[in-house]
Amino acid sequence: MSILMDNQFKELPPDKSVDTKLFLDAVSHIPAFFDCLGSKVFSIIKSDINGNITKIKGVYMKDPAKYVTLEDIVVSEREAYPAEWPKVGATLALMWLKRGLRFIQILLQSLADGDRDENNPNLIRVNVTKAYEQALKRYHGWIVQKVFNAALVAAPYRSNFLKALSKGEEVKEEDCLANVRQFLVNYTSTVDAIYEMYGNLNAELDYTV
Ligand code: 03F
Repeated sequence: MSILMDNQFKELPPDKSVDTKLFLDAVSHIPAFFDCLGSKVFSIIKSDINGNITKIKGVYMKDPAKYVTLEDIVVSEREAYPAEWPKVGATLALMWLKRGLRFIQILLQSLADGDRDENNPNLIRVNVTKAYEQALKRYHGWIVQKVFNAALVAAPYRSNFLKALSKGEEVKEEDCLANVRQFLVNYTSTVDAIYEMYGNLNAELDYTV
């Protein structure tokens, strides 16, 4: 029916800890979505996201009982690699993964809110640019910003993007956007919780690539 409804994130507990296994299960569906976007430039993004998920999963699988929450992983790496941390291991992978997740969140929220370029109502460039400026741009030097510009030109039409979110079925725009809004509830609180955890642990870095 809908990719988003099939892969909803779970509601967080009151202490806002993020269960590692549930999180990995939920994000593992994101990379495949890039295959339906139709341009090679998305394979760079897909492999970056995939690589970060794989790194976090690799650490988790070493000791699932020890790494119940994402914070368990980050805190234990802080102890294990005091010199390199936080630029190390799953801590670094999650630092970047969360930025991509924030990008997706802002993009979907902007579509749900109806932000549109009145002159080009079937383009999503305003939405993509908003997400990029808020989530990623400050971490990118000019070469990677050029990759973004290439991705922006290759971005699908709004109607095709919404159709892809609906697994290629013709779904009424309003129904699709209702799914997006529903998806965003737990998704946004999960992404917020990870950002908060990085802030609290002083694990955030601001170098550019
Ligand atoms: C740093 C950096 N990663 C990497 O160098 C850059 C890769 C290319 C980034 C290009 C930017 C493109 C922006 C997106 C435009 C999309 C247009 C969308 C149209 C729909 C880090 O890499 C490594 O990750 C880390 O492991 C390593 O150790 O310093 C570290 C070392 O470097 C990034 O900047 C992360 C980029 C994440 C981009 C996410 C974009 C998501 C795009 C589309 C989403 C579509 C919505 C899908 C919804 C599906 C819901 C199920």
